[in-house]
Amino acid sequence: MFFSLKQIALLALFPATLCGSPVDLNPRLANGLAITPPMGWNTYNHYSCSPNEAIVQSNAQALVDLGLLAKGYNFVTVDCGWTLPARLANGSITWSPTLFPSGYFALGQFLHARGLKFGVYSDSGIQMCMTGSPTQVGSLGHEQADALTFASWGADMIKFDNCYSEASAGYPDTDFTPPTSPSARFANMSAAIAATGRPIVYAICEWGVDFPSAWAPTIGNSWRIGNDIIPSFGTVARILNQAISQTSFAGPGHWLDLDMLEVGNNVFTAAEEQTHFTMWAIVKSPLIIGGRLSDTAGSITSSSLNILLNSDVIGYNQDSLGVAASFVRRFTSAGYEIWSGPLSGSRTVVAVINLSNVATSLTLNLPDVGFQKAASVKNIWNAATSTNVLTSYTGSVAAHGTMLLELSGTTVAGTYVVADAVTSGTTTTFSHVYGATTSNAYTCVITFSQSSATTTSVTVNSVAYSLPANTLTLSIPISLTASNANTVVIVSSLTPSVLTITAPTSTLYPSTSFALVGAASRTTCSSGLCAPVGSKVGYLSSTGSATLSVTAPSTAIAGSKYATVYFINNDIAISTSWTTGTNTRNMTISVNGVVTRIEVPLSGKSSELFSVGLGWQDTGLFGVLLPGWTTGSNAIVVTNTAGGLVDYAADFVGLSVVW
Ligand SMILES: *[C@@H]1O[C@H](CO)[C@@H](O)[C@H](O)[C@H]1NC(C)=O
Ligand SMILES: *[C@@H]1O[C@H](CO)[C@@H](O)[C@H](O)[C@H]1NC(C)=O
Ligand SMILES: *[C@@H]1O[C@H](CO)[C@@H](O)[C@H](O)[C@H]1NC(C)=O
Ligand SMILES: CC(=O)N[C@H]1CO[C@H](CO)[C@@H](O)[C@@H]1O
Repeated sequence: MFFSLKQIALLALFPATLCGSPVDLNPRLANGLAITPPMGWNTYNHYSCSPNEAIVQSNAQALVDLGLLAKGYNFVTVDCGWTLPARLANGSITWSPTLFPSGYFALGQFLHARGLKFGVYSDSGIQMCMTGSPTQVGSLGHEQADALTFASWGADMIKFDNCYSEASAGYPDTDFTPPTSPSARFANMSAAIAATGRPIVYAICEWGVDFPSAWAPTIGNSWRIGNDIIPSFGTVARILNQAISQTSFAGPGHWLDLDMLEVGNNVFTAAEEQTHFTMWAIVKSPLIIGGRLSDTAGSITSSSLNILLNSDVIGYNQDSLGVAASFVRRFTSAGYEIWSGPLSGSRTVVAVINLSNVATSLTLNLPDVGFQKAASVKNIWNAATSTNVLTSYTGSVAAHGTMLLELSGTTVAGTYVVADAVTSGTTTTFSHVYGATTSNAYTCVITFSQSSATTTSVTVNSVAYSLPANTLTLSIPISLTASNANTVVIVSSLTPSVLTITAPTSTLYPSTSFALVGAASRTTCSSGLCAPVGSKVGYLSSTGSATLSVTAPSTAIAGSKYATVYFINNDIAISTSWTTGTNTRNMTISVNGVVTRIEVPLSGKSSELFSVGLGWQDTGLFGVLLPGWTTGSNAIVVTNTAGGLVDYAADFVGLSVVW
């Protein structure tokens, strides 16, 4: 089932954060399995396509012995390399007797005897993913027979790959831009699994070709969103930049698969392993260990093991709400970003990732994730808990590390209670007051604990107001800078009990009002796309830009303004995912000559395959604080002066500014 383009555009237009609101993909596969993300171990990341019985048995035993099974890691999947070039004479697929002398039925028994579950790997093509010799026969055209065979061996999961599958191209190893969607081949295996009558988790692995989030939940329990993870830390950001536009598609029984974990493979630092594990966990990816746990050559380090065993992080992954954390905000030049998501028990998980190379301290402003204060903030990797945290939280983070926080007892952003203020005589001082933007147009509602029979004088930050008789609330404009440390000082004979501060509204400057310079060009989009403008500006680079002179509202003040960039980036790293691919594009936005670079993720929820070009018409939103605004006239230039991997900026749809 596919979304209409209009639905897709609306997702981009009305995001919960940057990405879409929850999506109703009906009917979703309802096999009752994977109600929380699958956890387990798989041979591939450490042993590539060279598994054997001894390897699988020793690692499976280690899941039990190291306490991993007790934490929920119960699937053991033998990836590519287990079968033979040909089927048996009767047409059945079979194991390599050299590699698995006891056979696959016995392997299933070995696993089941230990309380583990058996994952069998196959492929939707004529061969399984494995280059060189021997080749490995695939399941294309044999889905029903193979599903029955796997079920007869006791399979509890089928991981189904996508190699050697594109007939029109002569079945090459990989085809990342096939003329037909993989969906029908994967649907055939889904039906074949259902026909076995055995409960088998179906893990779809077609590398994100044809945007499987739009159809995979109807046929499978998880689906890979992109190309393989590689043993280089940049892969983590690359995969997350692909996940951003589709986290809302996850839910109980249906999960975005960010690929198997590299934790324990001695390719990342401890801080990098924490970041990788944290993000996979909170985005609700299956947690499939890809490191060696134990074999004759060695065992996993205790540092990596302890990361995999962290009960809090596992708890976020397995949380009963089943809502994937989503991207909130990226501070591109500072090199960090925020993700958050709801947990059961009215808790919230927040990850602040330092993607840069140096240890530092990071500050989370709670309003960025919707809160003003939290009764408790538990810092998981620093093993520290703080109470009554007002407005912001600061912690130390290693290079490439993540500050992982669990918030509970939260209060909605914009509300400040007198218990957290300082009162002296008739003066009440609220500090830690947050402003997302520098503006004198915030609205502040002061609620007093009692009213007076007569008019009362109230002074707020040195401006005098009158509270009418018998009135409990005073609503006034207030000025705040973009900061978490504004102060509101109230002087009155009446005691204020609560302040509620709301931000000013924003003004959208559509790209249609910008002038084009040099190579920049405007494209009119299909109906409902490039929302909310209907067209976009592309070819923004050192030789092309879009410019606009913006007149500030007459009452506005100078300073940094919070802005939302409406952008489009469908530059999906598939073949470049093995090397430099990031799934990002830069944009530079200059305000009166003050330049801010943003690096934006993929925005698209469309398919290049079935709506050619329309993935490039799917808007995403990116929030950023832009310095440099003055009163009067402001010169805006949108372009890409940053250089780097890609010359072109993301395409530009519009800019909305909170004055
Ligand atoms: C094919 O032969 C194998 C080996 O004898 C057997 O285990 C399997 O059940 C047979 N398949 C069918 C479909 O009869
Ligand atoms: C799916 O299975 C049906 C029935 O076996 C077959 O006719 C069809 O070609 C298969 N589709 C694909 C894409 O393999
Ligand atoms: C974005 O700009 C930074 C800084 O110049 C650069 O390192 C990075 O490679 C750029 N990203 C892309 C996708 O071009
Ligand atoms: C948020 C933050 O402080 N990030 C830091 C990550 O490390 C880089 C060093 O490369 C610092 O510059 C950033 O400040």
